Amino acid sequence: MIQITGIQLREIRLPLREPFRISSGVVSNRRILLLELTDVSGTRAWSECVAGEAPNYTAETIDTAWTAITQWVAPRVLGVRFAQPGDVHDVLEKDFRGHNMAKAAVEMGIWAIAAERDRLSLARLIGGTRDSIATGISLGIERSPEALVEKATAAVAAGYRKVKIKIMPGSDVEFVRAAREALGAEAPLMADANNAYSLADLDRLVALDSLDLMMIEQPLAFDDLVRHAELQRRLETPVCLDESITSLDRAIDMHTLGSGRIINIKPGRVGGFGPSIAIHDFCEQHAIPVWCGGMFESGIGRAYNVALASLPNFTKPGDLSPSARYWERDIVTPEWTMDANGMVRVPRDAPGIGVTVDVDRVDNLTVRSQALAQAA
Ligand code: OSB
Ligand code: MG
Repeated sequence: MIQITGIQLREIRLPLREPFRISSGVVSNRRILLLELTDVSGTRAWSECVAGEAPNYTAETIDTAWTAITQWVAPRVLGVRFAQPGDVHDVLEKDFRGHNMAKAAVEMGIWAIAAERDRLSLARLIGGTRDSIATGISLGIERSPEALVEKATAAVAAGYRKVKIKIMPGSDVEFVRAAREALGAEAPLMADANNAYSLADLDRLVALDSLDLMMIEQPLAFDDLVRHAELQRRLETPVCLDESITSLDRAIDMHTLGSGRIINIKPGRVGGFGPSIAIHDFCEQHAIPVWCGGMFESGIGRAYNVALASLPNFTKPGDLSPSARYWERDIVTPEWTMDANGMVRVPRDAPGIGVTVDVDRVDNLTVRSQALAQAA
């Protein structure tokens, strides 16, 4: 039985070491929403809401998530008894549309509370089997193909097992081809368009098809499945969906319609661990590979992604770069690291999220906070 008695929200500011450009916007100073949950037994756990600064990825932002958590999510869980964390998602979905990242932050925190209480790692709690995860890097849109080649070459030398290149019309075929030529035929390359194309751009997408990419991620609109199915019929390269997969039903629809052949699972985007595990299981049954995406999380959000990616059907490298790639200093100890073979270790034997939050540092970085408690 789990009963949450308090949720503390905080916003911290954490500057990225370098600005990151995707087709739909640029981010340089992250505003990160952290939660600390407390349960009736006194168990505590930290979680992270991955909503960004602007509504350019999904409709959510840190500000909408703050409102959603305080007004609608927290009141549905505070003081309520849950037999297990897998029961939380349904309660948050009933007559409550959208706000998946806000819901996920609370739902995932409850999984961590259960793990802490049972002195089990999150990875073991959910049935994860891997002790390390192959890591990919996500490279932003660069000024020139040469600048991209420099970054991609360094990434492969550092051991990364997958290099994802952000693309948009005008920064696409020439850039990806330069990387392919510099890194060779065997290099594990992929592209991510974050919705920058339409079917009118078919020629450009077909040109990418000849560059032997592992996959092309979310080329078309954020909520589309029908046009992606049309596109997938014209491409040999697997389409991987990110933004379009917001629930188990959308994953099933992708399979039914043929809109893609791979899914990037981000637990925040689908509403938490419950739906992430359900999508993982459906994909496993239908031979659809999945991998874990990233949202420039701090080391807290990263802990959840690493645990999730330890499930057996996470067979492609995840966007799980080490802390030092994003931050001068992370807010957890130990920081997340990657070995020379591009593997990140799963803390399978540490209870809860497996890293310790540097609370003094979080206090120093906090720009606003709000404490919510179960009604007396
Ligand atoms: O599309 O996968 C994406 C970051 C923010 C929003 C969307 C995306 C991304 C990334 C970053 O690709 C991956 C990472 O955290 O390293
Ligand atoms: Mg993506």
